[in-house]
Amino acid sequence: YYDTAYMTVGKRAEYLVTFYSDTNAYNASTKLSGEVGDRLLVTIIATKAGTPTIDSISTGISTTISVSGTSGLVFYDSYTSTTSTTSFTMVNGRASVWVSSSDTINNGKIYVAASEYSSYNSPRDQIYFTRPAVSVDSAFYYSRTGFGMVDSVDIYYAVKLGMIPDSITLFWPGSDTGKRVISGTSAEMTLAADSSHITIVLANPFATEITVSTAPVSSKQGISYDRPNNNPGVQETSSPFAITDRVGPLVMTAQVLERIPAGTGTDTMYVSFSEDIKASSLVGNSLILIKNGVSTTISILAATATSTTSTSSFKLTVSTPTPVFGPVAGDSLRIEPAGPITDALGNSAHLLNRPVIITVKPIPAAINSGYYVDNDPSGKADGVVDSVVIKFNKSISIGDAIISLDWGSINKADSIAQTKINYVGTDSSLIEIYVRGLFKNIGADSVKTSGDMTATVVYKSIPNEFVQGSITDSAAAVAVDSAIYSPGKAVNGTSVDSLYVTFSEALGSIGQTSPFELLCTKLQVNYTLNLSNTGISSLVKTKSDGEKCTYKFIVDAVDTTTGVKYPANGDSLWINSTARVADNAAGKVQSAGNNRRVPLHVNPIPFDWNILIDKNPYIPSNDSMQIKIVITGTKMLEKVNLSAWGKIYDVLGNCIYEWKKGGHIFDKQGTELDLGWKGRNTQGRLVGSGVYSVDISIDNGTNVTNQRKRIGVKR
Ligand SMILES: [Ca+2]
Ligand SMILES: [Ca+2]
Ligand SMILES: [Ca+2]
Repeated sequence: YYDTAYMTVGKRAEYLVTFYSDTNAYNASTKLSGEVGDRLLVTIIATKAGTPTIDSISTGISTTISVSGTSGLVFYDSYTSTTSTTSFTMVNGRASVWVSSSDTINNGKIYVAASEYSSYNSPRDQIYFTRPAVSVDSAFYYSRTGFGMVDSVDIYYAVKLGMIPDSITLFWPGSDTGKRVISGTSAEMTLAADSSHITIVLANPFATEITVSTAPVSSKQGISYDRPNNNPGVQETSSPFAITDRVGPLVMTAQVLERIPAGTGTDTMYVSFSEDIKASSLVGNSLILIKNGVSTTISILAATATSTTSTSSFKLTVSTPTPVFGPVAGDSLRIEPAGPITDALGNSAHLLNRPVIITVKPIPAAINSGYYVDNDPSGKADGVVDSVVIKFNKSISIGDAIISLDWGSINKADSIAQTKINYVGTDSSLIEIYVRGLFKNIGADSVKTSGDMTATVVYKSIPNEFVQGSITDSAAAVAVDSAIYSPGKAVNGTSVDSLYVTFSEALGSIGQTSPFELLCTKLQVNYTLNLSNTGISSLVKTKSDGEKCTYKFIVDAVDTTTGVKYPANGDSLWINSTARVADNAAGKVQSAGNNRRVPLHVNPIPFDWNILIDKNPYIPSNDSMQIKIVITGTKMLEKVNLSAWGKIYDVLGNCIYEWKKGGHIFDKQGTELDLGWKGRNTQGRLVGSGVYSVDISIDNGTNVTNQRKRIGVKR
């Protein structure tokens, strides 16, 4: 038996070996790795060596090889070739294949084949294409000016960039607002020399005075778009990243609370910022006051947020060591950049943070004092209050002020019309209000001269606040009624007359014994009464009616030099303006000559009277029978206006004689009136003997009294 062996003589026994970077010695664990779009070199050699290396190349081999691979892999015959291919030419035992992919490849394989050669390690795997990791470490928004205008961004990358991004999209202040797209080819974007830091300076900055993001905390306000190797055939990768606010705060508004009077100590300011700031950072030398172009750092003594939900608005207590340094309207305020103020992230204000102009937060003008007067334009004091005068602690605008007066619970004058209000002179802090007829429940002619009022003022320019002040009584008392009474049936001249005067309010003092003037209507002359009890402690208050008070005065004498014997009904009475009659509430003296006049009621003077008959029975002669009316029982006789009349009747009741009404007036000096009778009837004939009755009537002006006497006639 022979064994038979065959050797085929044909194709040369070379292998095709695929090398990655392991070209000196094939190493199966060697990977071929690159970024998407990269072209990676694969070297194919022909060799006979059992353990092939690149040095064992069979240089005599020239043939065509085909190359294929995992889906997504493409092959080029040069690094710069623009068209891919699967057919490569091996020259002198060697071929170069450039492998690339437009997408990620994980453990891809390459197949190499030629018709007459077997492939030593085909397919070869471990081909990887990955996208580049665009990893932003941190990024910051800045305002390069003091206007709070985001105009630049610094972006720091975790790994060096192979090249500048294709574009970067920015949002501010929200996560989808204020979009800016900056191309990598734009001059706005600069890659730092260390290749890990990009600076963007926006040609079109974001809006001014926006120093804080409105985006949710986890928002990514930047997106880096990167295309590996700038390969147009490769999809861009978008890598969102967060951008931190590095924009310091700005003062947005500043108000100083009006202070009256201005001075040293502290001022109150209301200041708002462009964003929440660290509340604790306000106290100290934190703000700069600019006055007439001169900057002064001012000291904040205390700060209180004016909202419970933010820390962007504060009420500040500002030290004002001298008035010169105090904040006033028209000054400006900005943040002291070297001071303690920071935003919530700790950013200080820009060195040149722009100032705002300080305005004044006005306070309502307070009522310093006020009073009301009874003083008509003509100088008449009629007991009806005419005007209220109010002094404020500063100027007011009448058009801005809504004034209401309260003169007791139901006596109100609400929202007094501007037409009723005037400035007093040129002082716009002093006003006069014409109030006559304005009070509800007080008539336009109602006498009222006492009781404090309360004034309430609301300023249209300062809503929700009001001031109040007391309006005091500066209206003197006036007389509102008067009556005089005689003393009754006194004897021996010990009784006196009483004068009752009702005033609009209680009196405090009287400076004279003749506190009243009276007008005698009949004679049209003025007269006075001397009173004996004008000392206020000796005055008896006989009646009170609300604020009105009635006092009893004792009349010593009537000033008869004027021709007036005694007051009469219909005379009028008023306060003597020189008698220093003062009210009790305010001590206000009635000094107006033309003060309220009131009627004087003269009450009838009681008296007794008798008829005295002489020569009774009467024997007719040349002498008359005396029929005398005799007044007794009053000191005031001479002051009584009496008239008498009467009739004589016979026993049958026939009137035989008459003294007519109006013809028999008492002589005021006397106490008697003799009517006289000569025993003749009305026809002048002597009457016959007999008994007759005499009927006499006396009228004292108020009432009539009668008396009757019997007389006899003897012929
Ligand atoms: Ca900020
Ligand atoms: Ca008046
Ligand atoms: Ca008064």
